[in-house]
Amino acid sequence: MRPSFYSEWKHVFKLDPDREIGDEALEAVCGSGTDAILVGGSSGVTFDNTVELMSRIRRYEVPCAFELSDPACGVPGFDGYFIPSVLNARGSEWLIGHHAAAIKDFGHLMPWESIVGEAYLVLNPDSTAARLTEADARIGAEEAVAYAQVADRLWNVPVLYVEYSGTFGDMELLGKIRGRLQQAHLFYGGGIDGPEKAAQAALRADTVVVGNVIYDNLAAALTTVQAVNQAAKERNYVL
Ligand code: 1GP
Repeated sequence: MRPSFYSEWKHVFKLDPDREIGDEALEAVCGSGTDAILVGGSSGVTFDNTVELMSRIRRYEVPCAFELSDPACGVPGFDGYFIPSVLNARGSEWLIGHHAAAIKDFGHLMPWESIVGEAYLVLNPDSTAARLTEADARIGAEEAVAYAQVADRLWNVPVLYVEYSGTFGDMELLGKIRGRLQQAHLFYGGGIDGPEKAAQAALRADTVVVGNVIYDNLAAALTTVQAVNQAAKERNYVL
């Protein structure tokens, strides 16, 4: 059976082990009513800074998952693990190559019952993730929908993550993708800086991920929790 620890998440805060967050801010984030804390980052993530952040988050009751993209950072003790693949990466390494190499070496140690594959569609060409994976982020809407359908219908991925990290995305496109998904759980992340954008994303995605604004404007970040929950209720009512 597939792990489903994420299936009820509507709102998630993403914390980067490579960025500083003070105790008070962390307490506010963990006690905000968010459904989970997702630990991950595109650069500078190490075993040590991941352990440190996880142990601080563990003081609170909120569920905590990790996006594991480097086997050297395989920290045990999270409630769940996402293994990202980038659908629109130009080479195959970030789609499947690194994954196969890691499983060859560490597959026997992996807690498969709490691991979920996460198919990323990276759509902000200026993001670190796009640069690192050399993602073809300038694809048009039809192509983006087609990538999403490959992941959803042909590969049956558990999670599709529409990633605009650093900029607010095209909500019309997100809605189109939503409308074409058959089974994948839809994550959206990128550029949410307050309640309005959070609500727009939550009308379309199953789970809204809020990152940067935690570090830039904590008060605004905290308002996104209620906005997402409210919009998610409207979405359920409409659908
Ligand atoms: C990043 O999708 C998340 O991986 C959130 O994006 O940091 O732009 O909020 P932001």
